[in-house]
Amino acid sequence: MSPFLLTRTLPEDATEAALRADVLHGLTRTPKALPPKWFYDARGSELFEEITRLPEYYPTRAEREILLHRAPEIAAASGAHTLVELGSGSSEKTRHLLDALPSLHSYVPVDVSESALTGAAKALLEERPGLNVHALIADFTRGLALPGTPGPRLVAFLGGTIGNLLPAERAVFLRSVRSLLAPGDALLLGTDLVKDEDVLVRAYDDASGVTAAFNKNVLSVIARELGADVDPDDFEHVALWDREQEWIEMRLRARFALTVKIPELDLVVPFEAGEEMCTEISAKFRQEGVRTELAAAELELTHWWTDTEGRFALSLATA
Ligand code: AVJ
Repeated sequence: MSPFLLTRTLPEDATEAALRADVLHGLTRTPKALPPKWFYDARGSELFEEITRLPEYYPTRAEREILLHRAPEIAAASGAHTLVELGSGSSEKTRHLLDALPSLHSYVPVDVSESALTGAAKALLEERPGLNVHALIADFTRGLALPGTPGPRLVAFLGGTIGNLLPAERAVFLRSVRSLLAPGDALLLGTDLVKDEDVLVRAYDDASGVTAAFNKNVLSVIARELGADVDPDDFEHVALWDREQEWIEMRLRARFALTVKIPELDLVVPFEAGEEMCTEISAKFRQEGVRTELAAAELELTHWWTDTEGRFALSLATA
């Protein structure tokens, strides 16, 4: 048996169709909005990598610190023989976890990007030649079927990406994760935490403008993929803290009145001067909120680890 398997559950053209549907829906509603998943073409993924190295963007470093220090505890508490990673990307931060799980049988990275999956698997197999890597090209927000690798399973959803979902979407997502777990399996969830407003806003509006470029990149994606005649520089990057919802909201603000034409969608979209379009929410959490959301999905919070500065948390929950 080959130690590397790649399964596609996402049709080749699904991404294109989903982008068209999201743009059609998002640009014809009021207020306008685009889902954050369209940031991540090759350029957007590069910009995100750059964000993770910015002095202002602390979540990646804080989560890495927790993984580095707590990997043995996480490994012992889960006793995992299969590690499933949702939105695995380059699998870089999972390395610590994999290192702490010497008896791991299988690693199941799940991502929409085939190139990220094959690249990460190749690097990993060089380090862990015995490990079975079963990569899944899938959209984990749409329900998943996992390969029949041996349990217990640990399903990891890191980076704080759950914060990009609205509360109702998080409830659906956590229920679908719960449905993947058998007794004894666990979920490892990364969440960014509520903190000082200035620290939060700076993390999403850095001095060197990398996050601004990342935000505007969604317009380049639409221009290239759908032939939209839009100039990203006609929009301004906005990051604000919503203290009621406790989330950061990223928006693109039209610098002046303008029109975006998307002939492929038969769409002409007017923007008023100063009109703002939401491109991402990034929710920040408190322990009680995480516990409650997990419990609503029939998941029990059993461990809560933060970095020394208390900026970010990893939760372990069992079915
Ligand atoms: C990768 C989704 C966790 O919400 O902090 C970084 C994406 N957006 N800067 C986040 C992001 C703006 C990031 N996640």
